[in-house]
Amino acid sequence: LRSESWLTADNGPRYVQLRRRLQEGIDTGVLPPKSSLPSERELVEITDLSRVTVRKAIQELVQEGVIEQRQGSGSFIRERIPRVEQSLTHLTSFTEDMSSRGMKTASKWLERGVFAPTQEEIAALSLSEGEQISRIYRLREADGRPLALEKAALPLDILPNPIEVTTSLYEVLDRLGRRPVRGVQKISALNVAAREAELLDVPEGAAGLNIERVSFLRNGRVAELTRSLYRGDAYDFVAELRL
Ligand code: 16G
Repeated sequence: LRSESWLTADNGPRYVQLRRRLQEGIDTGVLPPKSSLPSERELVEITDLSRVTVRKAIQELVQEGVIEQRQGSGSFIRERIPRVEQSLTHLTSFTEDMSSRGMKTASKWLERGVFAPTQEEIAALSLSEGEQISRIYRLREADGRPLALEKAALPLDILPNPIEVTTSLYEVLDRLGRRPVRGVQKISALNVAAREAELLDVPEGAAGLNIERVSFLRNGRVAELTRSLYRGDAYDFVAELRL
């Protein structure tokens, strides 16, 4: 880093120039993922810029999710996660999507049991008064990296015993002869709130994709309402369009 010439003839604001240089250092591997960034004081010394300028450059990189600040131990370069291309036209499961790419999936369970439904679940699943649902809420990981938070609600006649789901929900439904064959999916953008950000290992306010899937059995019966929160930095959605 010391050998770098920090400011170029470029006449943009100094913190923007510094931010760009740090980003270049990260992109070229001079500052590899998970390594620590020199402290504010060191950067002031190396670059001859003011503390305010250095702080502003760092703050921007933190906001962009490039750098992570840990209390008491400084700033670190975040590991960039490989993006996943996801088809928008196939009713596949997370486990199938990841294993078709040779990735290993895991889930951290946040909730799994029989519960009273929310108003949204009552409406989407056309539940009758007092009817309970199976709810499965988990953090979904691929190759050890958290990609999505997923909360599924299913009527009890579709999934009577949520504890049975240890890895794949669709696999269990398949075994029960109740795998959905059709689905409607709605995607919207959001900023990830603090609690979800911590679970997904992204900065608070990072871009996220809110995906709601309602799927149906062959006979038209609603099988699930699943609300997923996908990391915005991890997915590219792809659909083939025809005239
Ligand atoms: C996908 C589905 C979700 C489904 C889950 C089953 C989206 C946005 N959502 O994540 O609705 O419940 O797969 O996955 O794609 P599993 O069989 O691996 O548990």
